[in-house]
Amino acid sequence: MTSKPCRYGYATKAIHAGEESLPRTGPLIPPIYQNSTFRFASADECVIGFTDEGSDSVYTRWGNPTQSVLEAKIAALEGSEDALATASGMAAISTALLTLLECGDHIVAMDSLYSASHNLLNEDLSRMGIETTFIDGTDTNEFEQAIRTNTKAIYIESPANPTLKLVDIRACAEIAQSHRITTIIDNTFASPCGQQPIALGIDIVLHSMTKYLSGNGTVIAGVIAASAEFVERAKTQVLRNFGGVISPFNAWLTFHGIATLPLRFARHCDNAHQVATFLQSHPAIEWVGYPGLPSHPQHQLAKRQMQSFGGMVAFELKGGVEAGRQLVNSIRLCSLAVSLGDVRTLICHPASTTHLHISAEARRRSGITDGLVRLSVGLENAEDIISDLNQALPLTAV
Ligand code: LCS
Repeated sequence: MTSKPCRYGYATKAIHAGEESLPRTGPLIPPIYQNSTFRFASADECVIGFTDEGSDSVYTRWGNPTQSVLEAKIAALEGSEDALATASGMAAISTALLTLLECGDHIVAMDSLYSASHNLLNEDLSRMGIETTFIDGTDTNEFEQAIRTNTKAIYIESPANPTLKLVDIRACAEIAQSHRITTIIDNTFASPCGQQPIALGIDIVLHSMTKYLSGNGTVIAGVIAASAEFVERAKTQVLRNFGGVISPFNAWLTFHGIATLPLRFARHCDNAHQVATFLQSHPAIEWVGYPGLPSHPQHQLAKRQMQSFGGMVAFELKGGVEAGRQLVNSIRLCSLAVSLGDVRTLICHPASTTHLHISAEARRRSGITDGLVRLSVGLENAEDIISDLNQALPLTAV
């Protein structure tokens, strides 16, 4: 569903956008269409169903009215012409890339990416004849240097998972435009509240809606926000045939999650700032990465391109793998869990858990050092999160 320009403020849009097409009389909350197929009264009606106008009321793999209201809300929040909801963040990423790329194409990507996105580019797309050059990306000149005659796209995460590195989004978009290359950003860490990349010149914005957008740890979902033309191609040429569609129930839960996103995100940011400031002063910690801290090497860039700095904090423990293991074994309030953007504070130490069986060298290449800990700061009282970390961290440097 294509979005119309909306004059309201952000919190108002988060609550009301997407509902413009609903009747004024009837249920206050858009109903959930928990059905796989739709019936028609006549052959002529059925024909209309197979046009653009009626395509969310034919068969749920083609679309569904619950999905449409969610997509219109996302488009309003990202400032894109249209949006396409998907079954997961990875379904959004793979759908966007498969819409854009074909055998023989080349892509330039950051090396600090969510691990499955890195694997998709490095293993699956490379198997299909699509080659990726990975670069650090913090120096924008690297993008220019990596571009070849067959480069079709630049793919970035900013802030990146798990390092919280940033890319100068506007500069990257300008380089891409001068080479007629499409830019794609995974905006999951910032959420549309923290950063709106389309206004900075990016073509395609992706989210794992599993995280801040749904917000309650109840959903796996993703979304592509882009031009109406790209969304139409992604939907009709890839999503319908590859089948990674969102379920109506997950679309409905996400729609409700977004209504509180501005409130939740403000609290995530505020709590994360307090937690990062505490961690920075702790003797067991080597460095803290939070774009909102003046000590973040790209803090000035963060202030230029982000409205707020998010709830994700990375830090390096002085004691390496063993110190990380002890920390995650000692927390009481925080939860040892992957994922992020939940109301609960989640902690993860990749070197002793998710990345235990990956060589230290391969870990280091993707920015995962031995003592790296990632915190998704939740909505509890900041002093309680700090007090839990304080009791779990060693008293002095290891
Ligand atoms: N993009 C980013 C930046 C992510 O962090 C994730 C998942 C995805 C895409 C994929 O989204 P999904 O398909 O799971 O909805 N990140 C995870 C993480 O850091 N730990 O567990 C999952």
